[in-house]
Amino acid sequence: MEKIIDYKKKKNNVKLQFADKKYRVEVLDSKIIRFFSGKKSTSFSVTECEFPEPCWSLEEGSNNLILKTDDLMVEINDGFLVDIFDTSGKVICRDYRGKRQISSKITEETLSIISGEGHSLVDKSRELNIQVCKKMDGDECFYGLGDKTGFLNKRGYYYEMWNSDLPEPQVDSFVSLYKSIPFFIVLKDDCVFGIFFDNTYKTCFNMGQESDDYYYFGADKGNLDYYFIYGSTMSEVLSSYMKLTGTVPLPQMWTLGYHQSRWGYDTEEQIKTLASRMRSEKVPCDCIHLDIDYMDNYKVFTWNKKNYLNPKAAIKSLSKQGFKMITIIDPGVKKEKGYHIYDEGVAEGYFATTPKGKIYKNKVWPGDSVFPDFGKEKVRKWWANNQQFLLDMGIRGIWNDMNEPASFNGPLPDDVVFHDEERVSTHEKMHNVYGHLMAKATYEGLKDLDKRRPFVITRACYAGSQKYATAWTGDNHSIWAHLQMAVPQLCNLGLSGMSYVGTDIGGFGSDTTPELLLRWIEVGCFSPLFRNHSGRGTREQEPWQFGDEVLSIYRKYVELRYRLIPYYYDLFFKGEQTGLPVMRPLILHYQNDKEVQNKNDEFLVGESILVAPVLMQGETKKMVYLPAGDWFDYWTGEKVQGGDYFLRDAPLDLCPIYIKAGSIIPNFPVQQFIGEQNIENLILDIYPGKGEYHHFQDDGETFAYREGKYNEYKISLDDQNLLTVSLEHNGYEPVYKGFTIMWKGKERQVAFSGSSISLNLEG
Ligand code: MIG
Repeated sequence: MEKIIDYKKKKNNVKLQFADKKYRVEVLDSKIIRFFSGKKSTSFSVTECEFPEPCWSLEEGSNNLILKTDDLMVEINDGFLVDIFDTSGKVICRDYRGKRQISSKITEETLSIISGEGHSLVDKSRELNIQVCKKMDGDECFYGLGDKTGFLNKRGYYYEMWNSDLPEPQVDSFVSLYKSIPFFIVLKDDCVFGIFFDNTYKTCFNMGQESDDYYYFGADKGNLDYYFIYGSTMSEVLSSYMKLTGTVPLPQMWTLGYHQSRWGYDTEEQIKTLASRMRSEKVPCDCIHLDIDYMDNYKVFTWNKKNYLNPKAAIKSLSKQGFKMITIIDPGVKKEKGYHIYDEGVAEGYFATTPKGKIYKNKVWPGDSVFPDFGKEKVRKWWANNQQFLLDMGIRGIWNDMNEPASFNGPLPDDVVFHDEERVSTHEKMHNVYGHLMAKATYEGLKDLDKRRPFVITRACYAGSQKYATAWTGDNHSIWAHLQMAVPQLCNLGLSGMSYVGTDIGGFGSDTTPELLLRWIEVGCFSPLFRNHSGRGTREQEPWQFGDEVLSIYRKYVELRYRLIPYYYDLFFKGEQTGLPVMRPLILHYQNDKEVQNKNDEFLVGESILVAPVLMQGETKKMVYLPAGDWFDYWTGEKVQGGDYFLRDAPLDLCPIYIKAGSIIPNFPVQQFIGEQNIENLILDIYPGKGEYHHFQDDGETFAYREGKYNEYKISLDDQNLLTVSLEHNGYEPVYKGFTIMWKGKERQVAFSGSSISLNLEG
């Protein structure tokens, strides 16, 4: 085992010299320690964060080094084996000492067949060049890891990070999907911590699939570079990860409304018909998406003049009806002389090349296509500025698809030349950050050109993409298994920093059914990104496609979402500070309740709303579990005691919803689109118990809130039913004129003079 030969303590790190390797242990703060070995490089995720200089010490043990912070003790041993304890000496996380228990060797031939199928590409039966093995005690639950398929708890499974667009319906055995977020949270009986392995190459995460004795993560290339993040709660661990990689910026309020999309709205007429139908059927809607067919021959930053006589005028008239339009933009640029984007890119050297320096081409929607080298700042700027074309048309957001990057003519070879800023790099290194950098270019461009808070949707992500974009989970299918998967998948994305996420409601591939669509809207109306989208050629699934009964149930849930808009907006407002997601697994707030470690069919929105949806065809009863405490049935107002399971009637039109005692939930009246009404009165839906809530109000569009141009209302309820509302921060006009108080099924109106009011709700 390699011995520590020498070490040097610096300001915030210790450099260790082993026989033939150097390591560095860096103290970011008392609970975040970074373990590093490799070449100097800049992170794509950990960018703007700053920590005050930490307080720590280093001493020599009998045969190791002992690093101490105010919260942790880290023993660094020979072989760079590290053991982490809290200050009382309790073990938190130890490196595994034994050898990996590799069960059987795979032959080269078998491996190439498996790889050819596009799934597991890494030979699990050998050691990785960079491999960190942690001892497993048996009480671990693993959460996070991005958008992986399967259930909430990743214990017992193996995953890889390699952004992949795989056409078959995604099932539990998939090791990778569109996003690579190499961060996971380990919850044990007596502690919780997170590990962020900041390596953009293909990385592996074996969460106890190989053995019950250890879990490991690693890669063959790149650096050993991981952050150990300790916290007293899961929320604290997640907040620290978000401090490292950045929180989700507050979105424009309208983006939280309903989005209608389909790959197949081909013409201006179709869009107009869709829009007026949304209004005439009175299904609230803020946004319509334009898929690839709005372009001229799938050429990015062009418009199809044949199907759109006057797109600008059409978009303008739609915007008068309250609709915002989003266009898709793929990274692949059509290889066609005379097409300005292609010509400019060629002239400036903006496209990825082969190792020999020829522009690399593959096939995507436009046919032969080339790929912008988004790692270069110049390329990002160029791309960003091209968006002016779409902004001039009146577009309000950009949807980035195919940015894994996906390609039709086999995957891009590992050695395709991309850049990491000015450094020459490879596809192998840049693959997992390709979508991340495209989203960054898109975000920064919109921020610059439009000035409002950019609305970007991306399919591919890396750790930190939450700073630039919201994401959807790609091509799911209209199958019940994918509705079931939506809950843990979105929850784990939230635990991986991607809070603003959603699935294609109703399912993208395959044909939906009326029942599936309804059960999906009952879940989807709670997901942060709220979009119904479907694939070309599948059964149409707009709200009215299945008759009046389905339509009216569908509408009921879209309306529910519109009532809850201020609650969602507040969650985003707070999330920008705390890093906590909007949609949360129960375990995030009840980490000591073993019953929710594996709760895959319920979730929380913030802390107050618990959703227990029906996820099975034909079922009309739901077995609900509520964590200890008092809850209220949202539909009946009945008080229910938590801490156990019970059966709730859940006919097709009913999604069981529970509100935590002491909750204060702001509501808006139902609007057909956000901003339709000028809201002078905030509705406060109040549930008995002790509680406090902070509500935010601003212009809903610009960055002015960052300069203090917002209002913050503190609303509290004590156990004597005394409600107090006070304006804690007044940076925005107008202030609400009053509040509509909903309490135990009754409504009352109170005026607000702008400072503070108190009233007894039972009086
Ligand atoms: O090869 O643009 O995930 O949402 O409708 C398919 C067409 C390309 C995949 C996206 C989907 C989108 C579709 N796209």
